[in-house]
Amino acid sequence: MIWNEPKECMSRDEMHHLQSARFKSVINRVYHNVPFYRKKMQQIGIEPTDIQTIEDIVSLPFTTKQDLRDNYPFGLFASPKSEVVRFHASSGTTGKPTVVGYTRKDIEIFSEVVARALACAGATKEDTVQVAFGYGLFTGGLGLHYGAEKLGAAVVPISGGNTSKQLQLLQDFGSTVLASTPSYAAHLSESMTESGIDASKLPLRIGIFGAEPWTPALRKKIEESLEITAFDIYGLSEIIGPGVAVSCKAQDGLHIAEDHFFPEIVSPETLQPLDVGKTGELVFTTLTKEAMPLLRYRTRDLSSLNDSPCQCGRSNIRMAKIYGRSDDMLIIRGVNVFPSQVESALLEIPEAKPHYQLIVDRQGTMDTLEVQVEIDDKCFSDELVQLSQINKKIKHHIESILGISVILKLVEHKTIQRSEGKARRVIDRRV
Ligand code: DLL
Repeated sequence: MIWNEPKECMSRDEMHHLQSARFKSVINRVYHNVPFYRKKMQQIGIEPTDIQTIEDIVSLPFTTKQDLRDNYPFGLFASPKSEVVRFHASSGTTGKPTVVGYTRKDIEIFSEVVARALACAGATKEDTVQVAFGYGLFTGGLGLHYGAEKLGAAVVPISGGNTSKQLQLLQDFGSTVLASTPSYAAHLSESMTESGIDASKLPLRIGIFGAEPWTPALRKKIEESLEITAFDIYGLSEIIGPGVAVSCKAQDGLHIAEDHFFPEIVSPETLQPLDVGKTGELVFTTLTKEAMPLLRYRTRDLSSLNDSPCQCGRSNIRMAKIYGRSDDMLIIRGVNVFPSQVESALLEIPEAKPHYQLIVDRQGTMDTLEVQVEIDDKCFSDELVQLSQINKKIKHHIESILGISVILKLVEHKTIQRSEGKARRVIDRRV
């Protein structure tokens, strides 16, 4: 089902007109209400009347996470406090969190785009959605919650963690949709097997997973073990939260809710816009946000855009699945390595489980990459010779994909800490 056909299937021309009109109004809003943006525009000699169409976006400055930190907590707000009805914040590993605010209309749009995403995954008002994203300052839990309610589905607001309760409610309430991070879904499926629950007996049919990078190989693993179809939901708190984009049945990219969030791809080095199809850094401009509109926000996520027609019938532009963030990229002995490359290599080996961690270290002047991966317990009870053969096989496969040598450590079941939210895949001891 297409939740909002007029907005998800409009012609490229109509979309262009809508985006241009909304863009002009957001420019007016930030110019008059946010001193930070007014100053930036004045510095480069641009007045709101200079902006005519969405193409004029290229003359505007970028916004970064640092700008949000510098204006902590409410400096970028374009609405008076009395209009703000909710805050969220990103945890961030260092320093102050980044704070975002929503007016009532912003919350409506947030719910609308998540309802679209759930419908795109095939959910309807008949479904029961178990929301296993964390509730709180993180946008995942409440974002999916409001979107599922808007769809008319029944929500199980269990939040992340509490795995045995998750399994109990999956069975007792008969949840048909699971929303969580992909790493937590992998953990749930493993716990299900351990508890002797037969996935094929559960009514669960759809997974809506996101908030962290995950490969098509992991999708396949989760789909097989939980006997569901899994969809990729993308978003970031600065722009709204989950629902910025979602994959469809064609599984060939994620449709962006581009009537609300205008995407660009720029070169991370030169910041020059790149053509459709080219890979670079994803940049978003909010077109309808009231409380905290952002112009050209640099996500650090790497992707590309595709405006060709999609077999699902939606005409909204698609972004390629995120395989990493520019700041996730490890440079090891001069070679660029993305954790997702290791994940896809690992999951091609049947003995490897989707639980792994990368440990980067430095010995003298030499960078080292240790890959720890869990394998089937029964492999440990087998002959040592066999264990070393598995080790060799995985090591060789990863090395041939990454182009550097790695230290491979096979570890026993449950050695690697399970995550309830975003998994920590990399420990970098060099910094
Ligand atoms: O992770 C919002 C969200 C919640 C998205 C639930 C999807 C589901 P933040 O905590 O601000 O917001 O983190 C945003 O997470 O810039 C990406 O690097 C990463 N990310 C989010 N979704 C995906 C995805 C939420 N589907 C950051 N694939 C983003 C890969 C993702 N990375």
